[in-house]
Amino acid sequence: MKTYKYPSPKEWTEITERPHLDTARLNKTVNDILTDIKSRGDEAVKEYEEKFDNAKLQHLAVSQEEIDEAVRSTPKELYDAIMLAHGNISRFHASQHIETKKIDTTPGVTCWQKIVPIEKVGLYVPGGTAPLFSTVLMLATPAKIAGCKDIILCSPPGADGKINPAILTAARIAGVSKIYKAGGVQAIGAMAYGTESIPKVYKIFGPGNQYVMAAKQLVSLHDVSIDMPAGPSEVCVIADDSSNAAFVAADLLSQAEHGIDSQVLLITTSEHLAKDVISQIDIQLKALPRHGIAAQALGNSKIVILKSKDEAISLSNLYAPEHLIIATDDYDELAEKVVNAGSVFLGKYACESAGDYASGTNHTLPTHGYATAYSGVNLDSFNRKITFQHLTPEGIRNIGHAVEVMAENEQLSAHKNAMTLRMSEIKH
Ligand code: HSO
Ligand code: ZN
Repeated sequence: MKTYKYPSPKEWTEITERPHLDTARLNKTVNDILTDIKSRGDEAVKEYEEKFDNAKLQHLAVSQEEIDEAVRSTPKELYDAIMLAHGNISRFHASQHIETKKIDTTPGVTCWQKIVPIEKVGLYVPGGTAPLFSTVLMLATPAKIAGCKDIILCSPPGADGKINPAILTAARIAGVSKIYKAGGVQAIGAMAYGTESIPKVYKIFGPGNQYVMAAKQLVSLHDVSIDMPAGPSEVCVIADDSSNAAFVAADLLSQAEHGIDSQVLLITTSEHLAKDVISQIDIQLKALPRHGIAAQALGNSKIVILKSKDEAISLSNLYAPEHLIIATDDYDELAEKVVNAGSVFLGKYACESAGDYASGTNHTLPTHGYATAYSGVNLDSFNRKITFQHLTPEGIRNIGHAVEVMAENEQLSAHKNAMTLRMSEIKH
């Protein structure tokens, strides 16, 4: 891990830089697959499944029997854990429901919002070495609570033609309507355009590798909405002498084991703590089955020693981390000053793993500095707010003239006329 002690302003920029994501390089390959899915539908999806996942598929849709079987094969301990997590995720996302109200902006002019769920949503859940079934809960639970009618899920099958049983079990528990065996670019294309078996959706959610990311970005140009742009996962930990070095090391490692491109940043006011964390990492890293991946991610990660907590928060706000852990005793005071972060974990017991799985918050969060402008997935991500308005003659009297004047000054006479006609009607 590269250590910066009292970095210069130039180094602050270097610390907060992310690896450059060159999706343009992939766009040609990705675009070719998307075009093929658009024109040949299921047949093309099956061909790419054979090519990329070594799966020979008769049907793309997962049958109810396959899901029943997956649920039966899930060990009770895991089933209970998924149920516990689902309960907390449900409670937290249900609490995000807001009541909208009708208001008179001026007498006779009533405006209101109606919250309407997106009817058809598509969830993408990657397979691979570590199939993240927790992501199923994070996406399907709020979709169901929001009231989305069709919640479909695509995930790549293994060479045996089956989707990981924990993914199917989590999907059943969270209320997914239909599951399809499709991964990568072909899954994104299928949900964006629709095929014979896989219905077109209005919004696609979920993480993926750089091909999936590029595909989501491309389909979002014309065909479908997406949750957010995404890059490699990140954690920033702020720690001081009051922090537990073993806990901090474990948190940094849990981020590092996600992938070789994971971003890990430790900001501290204590050199002593930094040293302890480094030795704890050495000890803990050896015992990890994914130590090769974690070690590579740590190779690109940084420890920054600063003079004050205020500086620590400023650097964190500039970095805008996906996850921010404030592992100091005075977390309350520091939390007040956070303005850019995806999800914040306060105190020594709030590890990122708690939020990754079971505390109730969502783990689909903005990376790559997008936390400056995006929220993580939440109940609102599955809703739209449609505005309504109603005007009475009194309302016309109150805003009519202003509308006429503004329309005239924008030189839009038809606009003005639409109001003028009504103004003269109410005079009679
Ligand atoms: N930390 C990941 C989510 C995750 N971790 C899933 C474990 N499973 C991105 O927030
Ligand atoms: Zn994680």
